[in-house]
Amino acid sequence: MFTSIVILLILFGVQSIDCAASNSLSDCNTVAANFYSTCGGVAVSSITSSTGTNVSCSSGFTSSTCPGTMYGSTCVFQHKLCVTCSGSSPVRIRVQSNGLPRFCPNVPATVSELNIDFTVNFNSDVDVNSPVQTATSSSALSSIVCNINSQQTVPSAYNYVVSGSTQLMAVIAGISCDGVSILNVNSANNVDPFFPAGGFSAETVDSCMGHPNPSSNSYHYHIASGCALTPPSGTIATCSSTSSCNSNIASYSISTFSSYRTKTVIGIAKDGHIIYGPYTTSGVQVTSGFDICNGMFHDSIGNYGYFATQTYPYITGCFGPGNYPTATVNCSTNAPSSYSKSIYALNFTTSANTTTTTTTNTTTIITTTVASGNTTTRASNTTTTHVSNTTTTQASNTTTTRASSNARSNSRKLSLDFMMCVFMIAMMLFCKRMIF
Ligand SMILES: *[C@@H]1O[C@H](CO)[C@@H](O)[C@H](O)[C@H]1NC(C)=O
Ligand SMILES: *[C@@H]1O[C@H](CO)[C@@H](O)[C@H](O)[C@H]1NC(C)=O
Ligand SMILES: *[C@@H]1O[C@H](CO)[C@@H](O)[C@H](O)[C@H]1NC(C)=O
Ligand SMILES: *[C@@H]1O[C@H](CO)[C@@H](O)[C@H](O)[C@H]1NC(C)=O
Ligand SMILES: *[C@@H]1O[C@H](CO)[C@@H](O)[C@H](O)[C@H]1NC(C)=O
Ligand SMILES: *[C@@H]1O[C@H](CO)[C@@H](O)[C@H](O)[C@H]1NC(C)=O
Ligand SMILES: *[C@@H]1O[C@H](CO)[C@@H](O)[C@H](O)[C@H]1NC(C)=O
Ligand SMILES: *[C@@H]1O[C@H](CO)[C@@H](O)[C@H](O)[C@H]1NC(C)=O
Ligand SMILES: CC(=O)N[C@H]1CO[C@H](CO)[C@@H](O)[C@@H]1O
Repeated sequence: MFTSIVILLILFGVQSIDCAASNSLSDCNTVAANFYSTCGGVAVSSITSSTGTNVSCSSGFTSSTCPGTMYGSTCVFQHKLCVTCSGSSPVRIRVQSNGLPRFCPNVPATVSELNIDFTVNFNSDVDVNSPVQTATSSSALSSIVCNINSQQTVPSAYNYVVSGSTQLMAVIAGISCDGVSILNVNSANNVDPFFPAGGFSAETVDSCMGHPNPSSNSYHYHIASGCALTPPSGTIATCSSTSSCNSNIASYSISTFSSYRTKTVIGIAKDGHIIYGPYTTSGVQVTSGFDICNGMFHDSIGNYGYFATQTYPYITGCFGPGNYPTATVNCSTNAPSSYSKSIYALNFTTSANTTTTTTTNTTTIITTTVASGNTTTRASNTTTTHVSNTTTTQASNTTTTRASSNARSNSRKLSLDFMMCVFMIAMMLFCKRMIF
């Protein structure tokens, strides 16, 4: 019977590898192609000394606020971005950016060129049953999500390496496809910058929903901006003088993606997971199905990414996967009322007991219980399966039946594998009988 358990494990293993995320070199290159790179697909030795594309702003900048060169009253700066992929098992993605957009920000303050350069494993496999971030109480949840420093570190398994300046990277959550940094969602007061709780005032941004950071002069986003995909030309307004932005920046953010009502790459998080716009492949706005980090399992093969939402934390609040508590954060008046698993996350959840009973006329009954909480860990090169209780009895019958209770998790696949397994055991036992 050890043989049959081994076969079971092998079959479970084979099926779990089918569920790995899309993290091949070609998958990575496909994602990298969504970035407005200026390097021709080859990583550069220094992004700041590379040649980018000119952005010419005829008003709004002075010689002290222009991140490039002033020609009369015109500020000319360069957008420099290079997103490249390399390696295999794991594939690595390198993000090099000077942080400058493809449009002219409306800035009351100095904007500087940055030196962002990091490399991380691309779209690592993750498991809904093993969240990276878990919080059950409001205070635990708030200390993770309402925390500008919570994305300072990336899970070590992803081998995140910084080659550019490290200082600013501490509060960067990811990079937008236009090279602009996506800062951790929180203001310096550890509250929602747009809908702050605790009596703090909202921060001001321009109509592309960006603003410079007073300490590093980095122009950055905290919320998804359609300007990353379609840069406006000329001088842009402030958010407060744009009525739809001023009345509700969160719904305005979503409205800027009206031409992208499908799953659209808008950036990459520092943990190597993809950031998508506010819509799913079927054109439905994401308003549920995400965890405390704003991450979602969004397809049947287990890909996990962050989605732009109309609710805090808007893009990403931590490096997930996170859990789905009933608690809410204390730092935003625009937090979701609940977190919930996507249909795909539900399918990957091993919360159920699967009981399978098979009777064949080879006189074997196998009952396998995969216990609650014990699961298949998916990783590109590793498969671990815990089968906690395996019992075997014998009987003599000529029918094959299958009963499964609470088998939400991959029951169809499991049962197919199981049938194959039983068939193989049957053959083995049959051969044994023939030989001995
Ligand atoms: C970009 O602007 C610089 C001046 O700042 C100019 O010398 C250069 O020719 C411009 N490049 C392009 C491609 O227009
Ligand atoms: C939210 O809760 C955290 C953790 O308990 C606390 O440190 C923080 O001050 C609270 N923030 C607000 C705005 O109440
Ligand atoms: C799974 O089995 C355990 C012990 O056999 C039981 O306590 C638990 O309620 C079962 N879970 C479900 C979802 O049926
Ligand atoms: C799952 O398996 C692990 C390791 O084998 C064990 O520590 C844990 O208690 C098990 N959980 C359940 C719910 O059986
Ligand atoms: C998975 O592969 C990577 C790179 O090949 C290796 O560093 C890592 O140790 C492997 N993990 C396991 C658990 O074998
Ligand atoms: C085989 O099992 C089925 C279902 O449990 C039962 O109805 C049938 O009578 C059994 N047949 C024999 C020969 O034991
Ligand atoms: C095995 O089962 C099949 C149909 O279920 C039956 O036709 C066959 O006679 C059985 N063989 C034995 C050895 O019982
Ligand atoms: C979830 O699993 C069930 C059973 O395997 C399958 O019928 C269903 O299509 C799956 N749903 C999704 C969204 O993958
Ligand atoms: C999850 C489960 O059913 N665990 C059981 C496995 O078998 C041992 C010993 O029979 C029980 O104590 C566990 O409850």
